[in-house]
Amino acid sequence: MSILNDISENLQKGKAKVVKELVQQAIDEGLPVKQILEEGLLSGMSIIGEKFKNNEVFVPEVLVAARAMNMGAALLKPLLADAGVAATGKVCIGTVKGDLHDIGKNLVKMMMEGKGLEVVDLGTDVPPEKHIDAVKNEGCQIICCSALLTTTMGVMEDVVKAAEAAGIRDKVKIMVGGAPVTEAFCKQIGADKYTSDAASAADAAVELCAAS
Ligand code: B1M
Repeated sequence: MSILNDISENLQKGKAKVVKELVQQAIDEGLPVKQILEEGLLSGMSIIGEKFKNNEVFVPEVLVAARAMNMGAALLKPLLADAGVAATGKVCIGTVKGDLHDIGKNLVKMMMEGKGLEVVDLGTDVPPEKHIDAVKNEGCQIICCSALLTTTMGVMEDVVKAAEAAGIRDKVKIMVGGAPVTEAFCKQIGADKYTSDAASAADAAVELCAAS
């Protein structure tokens, strides 16, 4: 569909204003929100990702594309939330300490809110203690950690250890995800749940909250 291609192409060029307008147009035309997200925004971001990997584009281009992605995604957020119901649980989410990537984390947050969960967004570069505080002070039932770097994914194990040290490990579930994270890694560090994408993360969080 050409409007989705237009979103993808303009996102790759970093044209945030145009992306925002096109996303609004796609919404007004009644295209499913999930399709706009996956075939427009995510498709463009994944092409930029490949080009970045192959040194065809560099950090500045990626940054403006990420900004365009976030501006388009912000329009979809209330629509995903509208599809949800009253809060079915409370979670905190953050990109781990040392890691500034937040596009995937924001998507997971968006999907979770769309499922009716209350999400405390701790941002990026989040030290383990901040997650522990969110559980203790805000009653979060799940700690959600995102990491995009092989050099930062190890911080997830620190989060598990911090929960044990704080005596709250049996009261909270720990979910992990992000491009370098795997099911095996999740088991190895003693976390509770790994999912490969934002939508599955939201489904899993709803289940875990319901069971807690
Ligand atoms: Co960075 N970067 N980056 N980067 N960047 C990657 C990750 C990289 C793979 C690129 C590459 O070299 N091929 C590479 C990591 C290599 C590695 O560790 N093996 C890399 C690097 C090296 C770096 C720097 C070190 C570069 C440098 O400075 N030399 C630097 C690190 C800065 C830091 O964090 N301290 C850096 C910086 C940046 C930018 C700032 C320029 C920018 C981030 C902008 C931002 O986030 N606001 C950026 C970007 C955009 C990328 C790529 C191109 C795209 C990442 C992305 O947003 N993908 C990426 C290359 C690539 O992926 N091909 C790359 C889209 C996003 C939707 O996917 O976050 O994986 P993702 O989320 C997915 C799933 O993983 C899942 O759901 C989402 C989809 O449904 N998911 C979860 C995510 N979190 C989850 C949590 C869950 C469950 C599922 O449960 C809790």
